[in-house]
Amino acid sequence: MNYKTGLLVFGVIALGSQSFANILVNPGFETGDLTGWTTTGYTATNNDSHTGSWSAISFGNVFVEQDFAGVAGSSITEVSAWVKQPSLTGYFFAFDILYSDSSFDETLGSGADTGTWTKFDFTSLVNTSKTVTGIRGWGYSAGGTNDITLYDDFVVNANTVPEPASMAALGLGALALVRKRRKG
Ligand SMILES: [Ca+2]
Repeated sequence: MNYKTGLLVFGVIALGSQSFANILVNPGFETGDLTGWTTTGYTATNNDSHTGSWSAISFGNVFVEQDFAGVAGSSITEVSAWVKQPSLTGYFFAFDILYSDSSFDETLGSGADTGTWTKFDFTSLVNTSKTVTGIRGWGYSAGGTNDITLYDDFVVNANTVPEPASMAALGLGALALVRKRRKG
């Protein structure tokens, strides 16, 4: 494959592909701390995890939150997290989708807790007409000190396919490279 053909193939692939990347930093707490997150009481623990070695743990009604550069709700293809509440007889926690207008949507996670890690999908909670700027998972307190809520492997997948303008710029750049190559 020559240089020009290579560029053409690259261009076609770029135009035809859609990238669904997790935009979160440190989504599974494998840094061993809460880098990228803000919290009112969560800490990282390596005593339990869904994947890797680490997860985030709380005792009671506190949250762990990650804020990020705004992405269109319509571009989000998945919001999810793995949750474990080993000390409760049923799941009970809250999860928020945060928006650029300072509003948020909240849902309660509930159901049978078998004492194992369970994936909760919050994708349908996203308001597709708003700009999403963060997510927030809450622990739970029923008045005791043993209400443990563990989180791991948060996902916010967004369709990061380039805007038409940047695709055009990419095309022009490729053309310029071809021309420069020919001159040389
Ligand atoms: Ca982990």
